[in-house]
Amino acid sequence: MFYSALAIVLSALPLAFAQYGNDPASTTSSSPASVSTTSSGATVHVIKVGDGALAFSPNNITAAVNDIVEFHFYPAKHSVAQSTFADPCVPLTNGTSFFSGSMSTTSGVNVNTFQLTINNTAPIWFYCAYPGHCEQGMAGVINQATTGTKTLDAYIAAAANVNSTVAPSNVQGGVIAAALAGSSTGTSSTTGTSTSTSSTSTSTSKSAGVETKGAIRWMLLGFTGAVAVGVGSLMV
Ligand SMILES: *[C@@H]1O[C@H](CO)[C@@H](O)[C@H](O)[C@H]1NC(C)=O
Ligand SMILES: *[C@@H]1O[C@H](CO)[C@@H](O)[C@H](O)[C@H]1NC(C)=O
Ligand SMILES: *[C@@H]1O[C@H](CO)[C@@H](O)[C@H](O)[C@H]1NC(C)=O
Ligand SMILES: *[C@@H]1O[C@H](CO)[C@@H](O)[C@H](O)[C@H]1NC(C)=O
Ligand SMILES: [Cu+2]
Repeated sequence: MFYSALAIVLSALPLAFAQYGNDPASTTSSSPASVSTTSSGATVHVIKVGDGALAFSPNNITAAVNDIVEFHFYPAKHSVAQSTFADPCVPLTNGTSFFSGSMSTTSGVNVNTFQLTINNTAPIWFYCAYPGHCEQGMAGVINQATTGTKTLDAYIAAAANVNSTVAPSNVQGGVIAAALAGSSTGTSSTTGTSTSTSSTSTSTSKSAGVETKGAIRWMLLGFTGAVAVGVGSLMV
């Protein structure tokens, strides 16, 4: 009796460690949730760009002032540029509009993201400036008005009638950096402008830290598992 109770306790140990490993309070979790928080307390909204479809996912979000909207790029080439509602697929030209530049990703998710800080809650319309993508519905909105006719559906319908998507000339308005939220693995490179040569990012990413912690957790898990099995086999 005593030994079987001990065996149950020992075999439950790896489970306890597994639960510890999934600590929901961890800010470096790579959960699929689209919202997380940085160490400085800013809310980060992740928008996936071209993950298996010519679309932003999600393409319609609500963000507060000082929140960060972080675009994660998938193969092959995409970008994010700001437009007005009235002129889909054409850059907003008042000098402050943002553009990530063309992001080339060979596989997985690009190591670089485009981080945008929200300064006010006016609607922000954006699209992919890669030729043909905006016309096919690759567009989105931050803080769409809850009333009126300026909806994402209306923007996408109008975009289908645009003859050619226009890319801004300058990369500006955001920060190109390793992900603050979620994991960035995969081999990729970034081109700042359409004509520049590509370069692989050398920045040390937070996701590298996530991976290291993950490896340590799995080592702990494997170790306690081995101890449980070892003691278990001694008792048999
Ligand atoms: C440019 O347009 C954006 C979006 O409409 C607006 O938030 C921003 O204040 C404008 N900037 C200037 C300098 O007018
Ligand atoms: C987008 O978000 C707005 C505001 O939350 C909402 O009213 C609207 O139904 C959403 N969906 C679309 C497709 O516009
Ligand atoms: C697109 O091209 C057609 C045919 O040349 C033209 O009639 C239409 O005005 C153009 N649309 C835009 C938004 O420029
Ligand atoms: C917020 O302001 C900063 C600094 O002027 C600017 O770089 C950024 O593009 C602005 N954010 C948006 C969404 O326009
Ligand atoms: Cu695209």
